[in-house]
Amino acid sequence: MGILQLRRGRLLKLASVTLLVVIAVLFLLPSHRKHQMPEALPLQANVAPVRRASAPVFHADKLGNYEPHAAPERTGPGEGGRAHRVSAAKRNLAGQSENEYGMNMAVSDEISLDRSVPDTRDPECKHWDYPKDLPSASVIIVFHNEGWSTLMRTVHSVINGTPQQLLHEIVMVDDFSDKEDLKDKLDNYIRRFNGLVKLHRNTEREGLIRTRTRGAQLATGEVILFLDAHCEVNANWLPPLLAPIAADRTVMTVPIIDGVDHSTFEYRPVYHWSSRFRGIFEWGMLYKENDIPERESSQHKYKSEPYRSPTHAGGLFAMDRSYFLELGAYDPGLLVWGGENFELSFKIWQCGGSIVWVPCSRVGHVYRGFMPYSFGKLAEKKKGPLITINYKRVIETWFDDKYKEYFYTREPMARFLDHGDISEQLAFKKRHNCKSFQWFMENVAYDVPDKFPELPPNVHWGELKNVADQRCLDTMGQPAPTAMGASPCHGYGNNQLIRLNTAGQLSVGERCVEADRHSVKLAFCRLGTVNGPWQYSESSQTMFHRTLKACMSLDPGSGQLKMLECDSRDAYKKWQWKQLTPRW
Ligand code: UD2
Ligand code: MN
Repeated sequence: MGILQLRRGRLLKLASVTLLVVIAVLFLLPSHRKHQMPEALPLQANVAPVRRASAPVFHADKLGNYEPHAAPERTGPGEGGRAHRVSAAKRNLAGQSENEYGMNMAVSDEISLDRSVPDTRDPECKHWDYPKDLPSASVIIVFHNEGWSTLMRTVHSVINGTPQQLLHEIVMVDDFSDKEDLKDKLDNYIRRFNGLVKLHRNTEREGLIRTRTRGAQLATGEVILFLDAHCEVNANWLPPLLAPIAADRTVMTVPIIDGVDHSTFEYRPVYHWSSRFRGIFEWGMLYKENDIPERESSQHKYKSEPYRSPTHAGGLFAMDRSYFLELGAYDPGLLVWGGENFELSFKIWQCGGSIVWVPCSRVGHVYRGFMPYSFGKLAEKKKGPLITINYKRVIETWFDDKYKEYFYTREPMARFLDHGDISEQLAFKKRHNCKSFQWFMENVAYDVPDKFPELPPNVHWGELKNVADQRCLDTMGQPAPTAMGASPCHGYGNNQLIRLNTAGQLSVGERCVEADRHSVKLAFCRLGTVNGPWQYSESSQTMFHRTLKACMSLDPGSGQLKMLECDSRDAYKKWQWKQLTPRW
């Protein structure tokens, strides 16, 4: 329980997430043992010396030293992070902009670039004193065809919300955008910031991963801090991100991400301030969030202290710049979008660093309705799904053999993908004496198996074809929960890629196939188990459900799936497995 099924690049259903969060909050555990800051793992000999600054100090009775003065209340569209809607006359424009940007730019355009947002922090956060001599940060914003007002609101928000002495510069890196207003207009606009905002433009599309590395190379601040191009920072966001890095340069710090609604621009927390989540993953390498386990929460006296996390969502984080570069930045073989968050996280943890999430630092991010851009030429050169290729690169570099199998069980087609040459990555791992994935699972990501246990192998995978009707079991392209159907077999894609494991679980992607008397459904898998009720008989070609004591059948009349009495003479109750082969 208490897990958020956040799938990036998809519609973030904040309403249902909020419900899950409410459930999750019920499972929060109190913290007991005294421990000021999360302890960093021992450094590798080959990493430069630790920078030591005094630790943050909590004063219950006074405001923290970096707390901003209360600003006069602002009025206007979207102020206070409130939802805004355009007039009826602009509805068409609004719809068009949603299609073009994955967010309602017509709404955003009517909201001030300097608008205020509600303070979503735990009230405890107002009472921390941070070291006076914090390092200053280069904020790096990479962008490809982003909307003007959201991009510039990110810049304004950083400048308005950050003490001058801590903001070294803002480095904007344009990943080969072709929108007109991101050309001269942008060059001219940033002049008003008197050199504080720098702009670099890629001469071809590099994708966000390589563009971020470029940003880090161009930056000159001690700390680099990445933000997506559609963010708004919250009260006193930066000092809490810098303090752990000032104490130990091998720590990555991650702010808590609030949601900015893509159609109304309402700013609201994804989680209640009192809940604490951290980043994990399932075996298909989809990013997930889980409430922090007792083993971690018991390390902290204050619930507003940073806590350790196995990974992060990807977009928003801070690191010592030279440490990021010493780690080789991102693997340059990763393409465009996806998996880079895992690559960097595994590399940090396994090679002697650590990642903490910082509850007192919050940043709003617009989760788009859908991804509005294509991956361009970089994707055309590759055969097969690019994000899965990235995942394969990451697991082939950082997982031990045993764990690689879980990935291939969950993503069987990934075995056929060409993930390119990873000899550099493997050499880095060896040179830096990086620890095994087993070590990472036991010491850092120990809560992953509670939700996503080690996967038993598949007995069968591929398409499941009805013997009578020759159609295949299919999700019909609908997300769970939904009824499964049958449609002409096409031998590729995800909708007909079915897996049956040795423990009887039948699944499609990260979802499970379940049944009752009347229907066969695609459902959310029960967390923490890999068992299921299904049994396939080679001899009778039946899909038997142990609890219902019935067999999967295709109803010849309606074409729907039903659970009926088994009868191996009835071809509508018989199914054949066939492995899929790559079409790339
Ligand atoms: C999430 C992350 C994102 C990144 C991605 C996986 C958060 C809030 N967001 O997806 O930062 O880690 O997962 O890779 O954690 N961009 C380019 N070039 C491109 C494509 C995108 O510069 O070819 C820019 C884009 O304009 C934006 C940033 O990269 O500023 C992230 O892209 P996104 O917002 O589409 O990704 P998101 O939030 O869905
Ligand atoms: Mn984003």
